[in-house]
Amino acid sequence: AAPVSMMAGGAKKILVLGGDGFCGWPTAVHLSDKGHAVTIVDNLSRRDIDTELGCDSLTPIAHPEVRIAAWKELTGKTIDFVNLDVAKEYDRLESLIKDKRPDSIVHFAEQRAAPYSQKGTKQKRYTVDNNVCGTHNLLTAVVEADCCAHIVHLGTMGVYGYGTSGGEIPEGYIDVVLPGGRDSRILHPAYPGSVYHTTKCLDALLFQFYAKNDGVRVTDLHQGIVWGTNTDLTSMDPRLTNRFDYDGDYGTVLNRFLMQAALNVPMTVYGTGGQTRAFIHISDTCKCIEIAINNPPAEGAQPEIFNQVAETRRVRDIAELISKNTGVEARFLANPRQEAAENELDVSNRKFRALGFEPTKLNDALFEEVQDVTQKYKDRCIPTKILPASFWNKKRAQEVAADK
Ligand code: NAD
Ligand code: USQ
Repeated sequence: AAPVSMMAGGAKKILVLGGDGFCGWPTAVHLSDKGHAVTIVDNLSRRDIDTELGCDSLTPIAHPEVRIAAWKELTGKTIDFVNLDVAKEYDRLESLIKDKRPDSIVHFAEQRAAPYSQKGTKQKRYTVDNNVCGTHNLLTAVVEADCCAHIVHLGTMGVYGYGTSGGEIPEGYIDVVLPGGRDSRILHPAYPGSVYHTTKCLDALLFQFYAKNDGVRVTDLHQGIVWGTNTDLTSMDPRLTNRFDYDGDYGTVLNRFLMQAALNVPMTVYGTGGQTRAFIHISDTCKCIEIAINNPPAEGAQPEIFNQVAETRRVRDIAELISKNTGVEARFLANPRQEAAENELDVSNRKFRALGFEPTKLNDALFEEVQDVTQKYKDRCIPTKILPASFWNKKRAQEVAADK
């Protein structure tokens, strides 16, 4: 049965799990701005991990209650907030879904840093427990609540293994001939490069099973590395400011390089910098999620999979581009990660483009937005947190130690 929404004019009831995070907060305000009734569900674990790591968002971020009060004051629109652990508080999650009967549930609520997931046994186990249990709890709660909500999950390009097939990476599935000669359409082989990325591959199997067995409608967005800080909406008021991670565990490559350039310290290129990765700007993340919400798969269909990327770039080319603009040099460090030193990456994003997505490419104007933010808050940077602090295995740790 199609979901029954009590709201007028195409507006939907939407839960945003992980709506206090880097991608979740701008998406929550974007969806609220479009007239949807948004409820953020978050256990604030990301803020706790800041405390554990002795680090903080470079930008000062207001508490969820302050953020949503400011949003109400500025726009008249209401966002609800529920502090709930999706992985540990199953009964509360099921009750919330029964109570709210959402049309869509956007699922960001996972531990998302690959380096943090490789830091030690505590972090490895936490990442698996949190991510896999959280996703499974959500699926079973949707079924138990008879709710028909469309789940939009944030997955990762890293499930594919960054160009190991040698050709263009399709959107989720490949057509194969099985032994015996039967044609089949199967999930692209999983080839994760960290404990974190492995949890996203496990999520994909859970989605496949619950779609087949219970008719749960799922869209899995295989997203590239997100860069940028604020969107037009989170720039409206300092209380709406988005988080900005720069440390060796949570900071992602492009944002880290822009921040390092603003601080006039050498950019930390790992290995040869020959790693090619997919990128997307934070404003495009919000737009793609809106498109996904508006285009749910049919009940009983395989999970819909989109590659949520704007373009691919090589790490050393990004460093060179930023160096040209700022004069800051790249420093090539021994790679703390177990990954291919050089790879090609060609990714299809045709499905999103067919639905009207016009990707924002890396450009100077957007670089300036990040550099303005990093200049403004550079005194909040803890310089000892910039270098990598997690290693994929003992060999990598020794190589990095020898390189110092
Ligand atoms: P983030 O860490 O900033 O946000 C995640 C949020 O989820 C946090 O606010 C955290 O407190 C919350 N959370 C985690 N576990 C929870 C639980 N058990 N219950 C309730 N809340 C919980 O991460 P992000 O950068 O916003 O990423 C969001 C999602 O997008 C992740 O699933 C990530 O894998 C995916 N993604 C991110 C990027 C990126 O570059 N940031 C790229 C591709 C995919
Ligand atoms: N890198 C450097 N120098 C740095 C930081 C990173 O050279 O200072 C390199 C890494 O070795 C890696 C690449 O840059 O080859 C990307 O690293 P990253 O930390 O920017 O991104 P990653 O670990 O892949 O993870 C991020 C998000 C994750 C998301 C993923 C999308 O944290 O949640 O799933 O991007 S993707 O990479 O497309 O799989």
